[in-house]
Amino acid sequence: MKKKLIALAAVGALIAGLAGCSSAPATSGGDAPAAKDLKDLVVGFAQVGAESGWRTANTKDIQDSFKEAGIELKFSDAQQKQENQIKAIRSYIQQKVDYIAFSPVVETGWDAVLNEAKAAGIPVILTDRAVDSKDESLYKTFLGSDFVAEGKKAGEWAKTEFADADSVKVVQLEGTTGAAPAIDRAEGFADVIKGDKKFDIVASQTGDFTRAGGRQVMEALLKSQPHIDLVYSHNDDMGLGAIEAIEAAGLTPGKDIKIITVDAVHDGMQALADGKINFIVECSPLLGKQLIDVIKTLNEGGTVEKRIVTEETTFTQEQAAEALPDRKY
Ligand code: GZL
Repeated sequence: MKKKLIALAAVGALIAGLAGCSSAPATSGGDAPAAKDLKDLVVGFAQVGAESGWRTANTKDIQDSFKEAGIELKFSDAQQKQENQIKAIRSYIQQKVDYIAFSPVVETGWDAVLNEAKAAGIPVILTDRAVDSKDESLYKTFLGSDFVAEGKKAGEWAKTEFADADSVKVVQLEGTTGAAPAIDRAEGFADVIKGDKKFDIVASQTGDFTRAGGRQVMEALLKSQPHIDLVYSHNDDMGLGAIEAIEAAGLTPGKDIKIITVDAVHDGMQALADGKINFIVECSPLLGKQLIDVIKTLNEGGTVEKRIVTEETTFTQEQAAEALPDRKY
């Protein structure tokens, strides 16, 4: 009889244990839920758009990284409209995805939707661009470049290049108004040149990070400005558009008007190697692997740094010619 009672107790314990595993997620000791199999994870990504070569490379790298990791990716393209990104994030919340990642098209206006994600218990990861929210609990980390440092690198090159000049008339092609890279690249460049009176930013206008935008702004500035020595463009694509405008005006880009851009995507690097751009500050779009690493760490109950800065360099015309054959994008 006693043996029977012990056996029944064991079976009862076994059934109770199985019921516990299959219903509420088992805890891993603390509050964090136990790690899910990667194949069971679903991540929603709200991309800015497809405005530039950088964005195209960024999207491809993210999609390839998720495919390689075997993690399901729901992806949306906001055509550079904040309301579309907010709609996409709300849709991911309704679908109860495990994580939300996005590149905020502009810095402001995110607290409401990020609080909705927080209330739903869905961790948010910022990639590429930052938000200006004071509440850092609204996202797990911001993974991306230091745009102020990028602007400073551009300014330092300009100071060296024009060391012997008495006057340098600069036009600045700004990225999307309100976007972190546009704000910070302008700040970094201004910080470096502000002490040097020869530099005069005679015009600064947004080309919205697109080649067409850069061409249109440059066409207008070539008509309105009596003299331009340097174009500082917040990305390659606007710089390539400016080249088209400069050549259409009968001038030689890289010589009559020097050009600095940011990104170092293939077409920019080719123009640099061809002598039409003078200096490029790299901004790496290859964030996919780091994003996967963040998700894996969080999935296993780990913690990540609030700020993960991507490594990047700069290129001269000689360095571009050498680097081009091995570039991934
Ligand atoms: C920078 C990224 C910027 C690129 C542009 O991290 O957000 O947006 O510099 C892109 O080319 O459009």
